[in-house]
Amino acid sequence: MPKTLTNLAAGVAVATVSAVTAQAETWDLPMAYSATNFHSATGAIFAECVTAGTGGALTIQTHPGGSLYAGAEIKRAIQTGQVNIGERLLSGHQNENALFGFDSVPFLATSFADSEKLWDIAKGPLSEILAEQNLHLLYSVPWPGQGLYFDREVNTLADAEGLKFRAYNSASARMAELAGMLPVQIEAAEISQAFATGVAQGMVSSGSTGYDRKVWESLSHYYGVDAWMPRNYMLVNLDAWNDLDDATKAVMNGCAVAAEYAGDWRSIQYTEFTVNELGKNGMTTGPASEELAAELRAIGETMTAEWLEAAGEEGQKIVDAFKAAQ
Ligand code: PCA
Repeated sequence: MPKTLTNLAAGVAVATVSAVTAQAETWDLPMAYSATNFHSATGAIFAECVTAGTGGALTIQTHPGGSLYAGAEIKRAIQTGQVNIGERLLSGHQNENALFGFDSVPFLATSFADSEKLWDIAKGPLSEILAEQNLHLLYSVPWPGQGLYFDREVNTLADAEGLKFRAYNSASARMAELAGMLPVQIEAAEISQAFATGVAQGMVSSGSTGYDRKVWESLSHYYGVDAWMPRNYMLVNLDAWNDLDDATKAVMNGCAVAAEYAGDWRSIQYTEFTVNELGKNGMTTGPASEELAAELRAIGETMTAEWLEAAGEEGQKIVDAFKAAQ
């Protein structure tokens, strides 16, 4: 994780000066995932860092678990200034711009090192698109690799045919369709109930979300697949950002660098811990069978071709640069 913390020191040093003159403000920060989730924990530390760094001139109040806005509504709420800041999974908005799904292209970046490499390449183009949508990007943290959850043993896709499969973005929904399952979009905050009532019978997600939502109460199998590593993004309304004084911006930037660094670490640490916890709570965990893995790779190729078609030249450039950096 080659990140620098020098901005943080600079930011905090400048901030103490400005805090006295700035007008005290509170920004509400909606987050879709539960308070105990590592992204939400990182967001909470970020909020405390900004609040402390500005001497309370800018207080950031977090609202985890979709309590202020559900995940799907958070981006629009920030863009339109209903809130000034929020955290959201951008691949959930791939229908607006295919590039938002760069982090959910199957089997492109499946390790933390590759996820970071891909992010370094995609960050510039993505920030430009966000700016056109009145959004300013502060930091981004990946989820652990995505595996398959089911309420039964699945050795080939035939075993999963017709199952209701919980989706959280276009890639997870498309994977379900191509695998012969029925995608249902459900926020993470609602999945425990969805699995308990049979509204969904499987999903693609990380060990982390399965652990957070105690899915062992309804599901029995987790297959490590490392399909992709989607990211959450801390976003600020661009007008609100532009209205901040330089010292406050410096604090925010410094806290963002620290948050991204800490969030990356949490994600790495959480990977093994959470999959172990699934096992301890009675789920069967392990790699997918060779046959299932091959079926998923074929689906991945179709999805990659579809994404490249939708993302055009910009998408191809990102993939080419990523492959050249391997
Ligand atoms: N958890 C989130 C997105 C990716 C992940 O691992 C979810 O299931 O909603």
